[in-house]
Amino acid sequence: MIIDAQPFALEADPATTALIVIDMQRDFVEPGGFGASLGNDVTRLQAIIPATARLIAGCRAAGVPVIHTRECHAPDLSDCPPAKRLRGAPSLRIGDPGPMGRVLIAGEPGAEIVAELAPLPGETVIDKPGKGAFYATNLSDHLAALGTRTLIFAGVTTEVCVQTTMREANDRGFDSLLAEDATESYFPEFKAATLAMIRAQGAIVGWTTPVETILTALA
Ligand code: TIU
Repeated sequence: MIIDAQPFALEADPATTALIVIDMQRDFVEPGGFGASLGNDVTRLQAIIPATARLIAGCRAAGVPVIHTRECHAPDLSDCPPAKRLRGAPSLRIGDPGPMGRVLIAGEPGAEIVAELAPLPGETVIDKPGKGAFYATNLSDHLAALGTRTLIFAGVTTEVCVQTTMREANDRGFDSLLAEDATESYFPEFKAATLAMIRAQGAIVGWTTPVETILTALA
């Protein structure tokens, strides 16, 4: 298939393509979670849920594997570097009890993916301690087993976990496409800058295009 995209069309085979939905967790999109504890207005992230749901549905219909990630830590914080937990002056630190359970801890309500985008039974969910989804996870092995060459990205936040993972993917030889309206940042100017820097210099990191364009190519 040919996917119309910026900075130029991307050629990809649906049989070797996978969708990675980054960190669409209550901790980032609902009040009382990790995103809010850092001082962010979390409401703007909720707006991408419908477009992300359409992208997930289109990939499922086309037989493109859907992989979900969650940024979260073990209850004993053994996989959370002190530098991450102690940074800055958040209202709640990772592991502290909040309105959705312990902040950014695996198994707590806040760490769950929002109900509208819930993984189907059998879909892969990767818990990751870092911003990038390749760091300290089995994502590389999983993609190798699938034979994946092209990655479609969605999720939050654009310039933090999404961009970090796209850069990791780029260095590992994947072609990466970011779904423009299925990703969001707490800072609109950071989202705009990230889209621009990804596709600059002849797709130095990857491509960007709207969800509807991806669905058209997959159909
Ligand atoms: N703070 C922020 O923008 N993002 C994160 O901490 N994690 C993700 O992006 N998932």
